[in-house]
Order: sequence, then structure tokens, then C-alpha cells
Amino acid sequence: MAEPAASGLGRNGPWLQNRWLRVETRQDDGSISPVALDGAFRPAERALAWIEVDGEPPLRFERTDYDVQPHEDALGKGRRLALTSAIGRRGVRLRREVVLHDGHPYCLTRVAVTNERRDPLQVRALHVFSTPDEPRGRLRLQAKPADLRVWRNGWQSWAPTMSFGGAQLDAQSAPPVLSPEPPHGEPGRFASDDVGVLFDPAAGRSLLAGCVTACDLLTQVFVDAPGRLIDARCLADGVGVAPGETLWSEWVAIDLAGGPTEQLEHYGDALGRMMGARVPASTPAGWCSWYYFFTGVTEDDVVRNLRFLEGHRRELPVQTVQIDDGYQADIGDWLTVNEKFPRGMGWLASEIKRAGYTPGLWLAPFLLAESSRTYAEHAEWAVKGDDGTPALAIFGWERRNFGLDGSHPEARAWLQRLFREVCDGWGYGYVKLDFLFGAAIAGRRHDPHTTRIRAYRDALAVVRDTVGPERFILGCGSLMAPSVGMFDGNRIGPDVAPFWRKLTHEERQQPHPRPRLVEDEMGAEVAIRNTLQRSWMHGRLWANDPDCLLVRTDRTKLTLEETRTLATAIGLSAGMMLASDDLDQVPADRLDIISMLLPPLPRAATPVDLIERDVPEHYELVDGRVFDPLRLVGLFNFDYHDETRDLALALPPGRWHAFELWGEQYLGVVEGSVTFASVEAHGCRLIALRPDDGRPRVVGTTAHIGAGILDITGQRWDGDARRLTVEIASAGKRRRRVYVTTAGLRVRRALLDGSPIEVASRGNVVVCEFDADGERRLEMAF
Ligand code: 9PG
Repeated sequence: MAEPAASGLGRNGPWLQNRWLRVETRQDDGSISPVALDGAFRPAERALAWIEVDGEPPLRFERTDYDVQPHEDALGKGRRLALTSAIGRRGVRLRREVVLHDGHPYCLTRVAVTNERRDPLQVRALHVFSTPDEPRGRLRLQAKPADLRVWRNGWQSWAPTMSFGGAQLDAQSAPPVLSPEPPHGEPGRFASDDVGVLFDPAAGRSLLAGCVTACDLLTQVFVDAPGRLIDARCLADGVGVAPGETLWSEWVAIDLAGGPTEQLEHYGDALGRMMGARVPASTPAGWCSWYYFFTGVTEDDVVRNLRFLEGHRRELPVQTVQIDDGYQADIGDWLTVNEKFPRGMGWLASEIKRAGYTPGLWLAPFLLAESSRTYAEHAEWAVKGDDGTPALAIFGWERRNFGLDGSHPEARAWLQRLFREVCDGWGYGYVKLDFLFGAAIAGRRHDPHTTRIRAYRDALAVVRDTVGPERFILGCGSLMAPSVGMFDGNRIGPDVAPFWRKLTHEERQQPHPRPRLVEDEMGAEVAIRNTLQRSWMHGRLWANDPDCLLVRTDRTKLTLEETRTLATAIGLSAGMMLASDDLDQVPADRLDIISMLLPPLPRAATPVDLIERDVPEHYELVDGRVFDPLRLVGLFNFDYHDETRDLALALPPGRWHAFELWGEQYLGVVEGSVTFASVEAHGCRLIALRPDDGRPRVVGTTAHIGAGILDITGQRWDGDARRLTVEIASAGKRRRRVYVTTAGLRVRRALLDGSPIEVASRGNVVVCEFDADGERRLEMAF
């Protein structure tokens, strides 16, 4: 048990302290100064809270009263400190709270404004943790601004999530699709949604700020590297606070302990717990129509692929067959099916179910196309701009599409009727809800007191209630923190494509030719970037959907190396495995790549260099099972200039058996580091490291991307009998090879399920090849 958080009164105000953090406060201005006790890291001095209001100067704390109380929430027990300031002349009362839990390294803080006037107060933003723009308020960091690193999160699935250097330009994402606001045009100024991390490489220290609740307001973390400022703020969309009412910000976590990866993992745990995340017990796999057939998909395409899956249950053990965009009459007219699906969506769902799969259907329920019947009949359900006309959510399918107003009761009732029909009428057990940001765009809504996030969640809550807790909801084009608790799975990156990239690294750094649209941000590279950068979300907020695996050899520009890289990123992410090829046309050796990702791994790998690089190159999963401790490393060449490069992997202390999966090569016992010479651009190596204990043991398997995590279920070495026993499960490919180090001994006999099996000797290892359709036992006597 952690020692309880303590509190006391200092010279300037009360403080809180636990094992990791001390938070000092000042009664004169309501500011807080958090200090990490390990190394006395104190980057932010007198971080303020203040309120931005329409048409008048900011509301700031003055002399405050305080009180300290025991506190308990979804994160456990702790202490809560409150600072209150009655600003009589402005007719408001401000309150700031700081919570320190007994068992967490971060503190939480939030701010509120109470309207004590006779008129409503129009609030723009609540600044929760805002370093003052004056010399003593600037962040105390050791590195020069240009050397600082900033990790920024995109506001929805497709938005760039990556690290930047302090002199770089932020992602130039155009609102409202890829960003809630226009991008900053000056280098070193970054706007991160929900959560941001600032890393000081000179000090080796890191500061995370991020919202752990997201039910009402949009939280942004703004970092100014040259100005050495940070500002975590909640956008209140100018909603009116009625006389006598109080508006709270979201809870924002401030973490100074550990490195960026650890901080993001702790943050994900906190957000998931505060928001009641739904994490499926096992991560589903399936087939999706989109990336081969696009909007041209027909009933026959789906049925042919369904038959293929039925005929290849051993190779492709997936649960879901998901029909994507292309069946509907128009965006908004979901229940009117086009001529490409002559037998209707109910028939197709039954056919999929009859074959033993869960039928899945794509909808963009928060968009209304200007050409749709639903919009023609209910223009009042669209979010409006300031001029009162419908606000554009996205131009797509060659027409304007407006956002659905989740605050409109009739629009919500329509959602309920729609999903009743899709789930109970047609029989779909899985829905992919796409373009969901449409309900969260800025604008005027039917209920003027509803924020965009509240409207978004109210609409989602109707869908979740109607769909029920048993069916699977996959979010897409969806907000991140505000969706937690609603989805089972969520897309965490832009669209994969059968090509590597559209924009070069240099083009992506430039503000020109224009702010970036979704179609600029498609391709395998950017999909992989988000998959790695958002790995920490998996299993904490939902099951990550890293987007589809494409392995085909027709209609693709991806090379075999790039395909393996995509497979490695998806596989190590442990996220959903959705194949999106025309399966009939896929050669057997490419189907093997899909098999190697089934089922998904139980846990996600960690991108070791997520703060150093925009696209991490070192993705690592440590599996500590005592009979087979394993360190699995995906090492990528994401060279910015597309050059062949040597990749070096530094090893933890000790002697390691190294096995490279894609090249199927045992590299012997290595120490210190291993180098892979001339790795192709966009290529990768997948290395399984196992400690060398001088005894015979498995050093490599070829069945599954986990290199043993799922396909080796037990291993015993009997020193007296000099016998090795290995338990094998069917995970992955049927045909596989198992590599065993002989530790200098000679194999006398090898048995598979009691029958002799041939072993080929290759220096210090022996190799057995066999099929596994169920559990198998391999025994070797030495
Ligand atoms: C269906 C697709 C797939 C895909 C989704 C989403 O702006 N655009 O041009 C744009 C095109 C496609 C797109 C997003 C934006 O992809 O991510 O998986 O379901 O919709 O239309």
C-alpha cells in the first residue's frame, strides 16, 4: 500500500505531497508549482488558472481561501486541495482544485467559474494549467528550445499524432476534419488535443499534461517551445453560464515522473478509469471491404470473400465480416440500399451469420449529405455556422456533408430508429461508425447551452444504448478522449493505402501548398506512424484499430518489404487485425502473412523512441513467462530520404539468443548490440531475443508474429534425463518451423506427439518442421 498523500501549510499557501510529487500553491494568485521529488524536477513555477470570457478581460484569481479534504474517485484515495477566490467587482467566484492520490505520480487539477451576476456569462475557455508569460513563469528547462521535443496528439482518428522538435512547424491540419482549430503557422508552437508531452533531452525529464475526463469540454495542450510556455485549456465554445450556475473544466493530469512512454501509459490508465473504458476481453479480427473495393463494393464481392473465409477457417480464424462504404443510397440515407446489393442488407447479414461470422456494417451516422433525403426533410438537424446556414463538416463523395446536431432531440430519436433497424432488423452485430467528428464541429446547435463535446457524447450515448452492450462498436474519424467509454474498438490512425506515402518528409514539414486535408494524409507510412504513437491507448481506452492489413500483389504499389513492415506494426500493436484484400486473388505466401497475425497478441508493444522520432523505429514487447522469457523487437528503417541503412539494436546486459523472423535466421548468441546491415528503406527486422542460460531451449518459431508468445505454451528442461519438452499451440500458420539451440549437445531423438520427427541440424541449432492444427508436444532427448 502506498503511503497516504500528505498536506500542510507553507509560507505562501497549502501544499500536497505523496511519494512522487509535491504540489505547492500560492494563496495570493491561486497558482501551483508541482515538483517531482526524484531529482527535484520543478519545471513550472506558479502555473496559473484563469478564465477566458467573451467581450471582457480574462478572469484571474486574486487572494484565495483554501481548504483540504480527503478525496476519492475512480483512481483511488487521496487528498483534495481547493483554492477559492471571490472576485466581487467582476461578479464571479473562481475555484481551483488539486488532487493528489496516494498511489499515482501525477496530480489532477481543474478550475471552475461561478456566475454571481444577473446575466449569463459567455465562457470561451477555462485555462487549467497555464505558465505565466513573464520571466519567472517560463518553464525551467535545460535544453535549448530547438532541442526540446513535443509529442502531440491529433483530435480525431486520422489526425497526425507524432513528435516534433522545438524548431519545427506543427502538423498543418485543416479544420474541422483534422483539427478543431486552424494550425499555428509559426515554428515551435504546438496545439495537442487531449494530451501533450514536453521532453527536455538535456535533463532527460518530461512533462505531461492531459485531460482525464472529457465529457463536456474539448481539452487542448498548447506548447510554445521558444517562449517556454505551456497552457492546458478546456474550450467552452462560448456556452452561457446562467446566473448562479458554475462551469467546471475537465480534470487535467500533470505528470513529471518518468519518461514520455511511461507517462502516456499512466495517463491512458487514468483516462480509461475515469471515463469507464470498455476494453474487450479479446481483440477481434475480421475482413473489411473498403481497401480493395472502395465504394464500388457489390453484394457478390462480399459473398465471394465470405466463401473464401469459410473455406480457409484454419488459415484465417477471424470473427467479423464487415461491409464498408458503398451499399447505401446516400450519406444519411442508410436504410435505402443501392442496386449493388439486390438482396438487401438483412439478407447479407443472415448469410454472414449462417457462415459463423459476425456481420459488420459501416455507417457515417453523424454526417448528412446535402443530396440526401434525410437532409432534405430535416435540414434543422444539421449543425449551423454563425450565419445560420449548415456548417460544412467535410466535402466528400463529391458533395457537401453537414454535421449532425446531437443536441436536437429529433436527430437523437432518428439515430435510435436507425440503429434499431440496423441491429435488430437487419441483424448486424458490429458497427463501424465513421466520420464521427461531424457531430463535434464548431457551430450553433439546437440547444445553445450544449458544448460540442456534450452534443457528440449525447449522440453516441443514444447509439450505444440502442446497439446494446453486447454488440461491438468500432469508432472511426472519432475524437479520442471524448469517446472513451462508448466504443469497444477505435481507429487510431489515418487510412492505410496500397502505397507507402503521398507526401515526402520534406513536404510534410512545409505549410504549403495549403493546410493538410485527409487525402494528403493517407498511406501505409502515416497509418504506421499513428499505430506506434498511439500504442499506449490499446487495452486502456478500447481495442486499437491500426487499420487494415493489405498483403495483395495486385492493385498495390507496396513492396514485400513494406507489406512486412505494415504487418509487423499491426501485429506488435496487438490491435484489431482487419484484412482488406480480395482474398481469392491473394497468393498463398501472402495469406501466410495474415495467418501470422492471428490471433492478435494479448498486449501491445511499446515504441521506445516515440519522443525522439516522428515515426518510431524501435517497437518492443517484453514477455516475461518464466518458461520462455522473450523480448520481441520490431526494428524499422523509416529513413526520411528513403535510403538503405544499417540498423543497430542495443541489447540489455547479458547473453541473448537472437532470431530474425522475416528472414528466418538464427543469429547466434549476441551481447551488447546487434547490427543489421543495409536494411531497405521502409523495411524492418523482427527480432526475438531469449536469454542464453547454456541449456537447450527454443530460440525461434515461424508460426506467429509473436515469435512464441502465443504458439509456445510451455517448455521444460529436465537436466537429469537431458530432455527438452515444448508445448505448442496452433496460433498462426499451420506449417511452421521451430528452432532449438542444442547448447553444444547432440540430439539423440526427437518426437512430435510421441512419434519420431526429423530434425535438421544447422550449427548450434536444430530445426523441426511440422503442422499444428491443435496442441502439439515436441520432445527432444539429448
Ligand atoms: C469509407 C472510408 C473507410 C475508411 C475510413 C474513411 O476526406 N476523405 O477524402 C476521406 C476519404 C476516406 C476516408 C476518410 C476521409 O476514410 O477511415 O476506413 O471506412 O472512410 O468512406
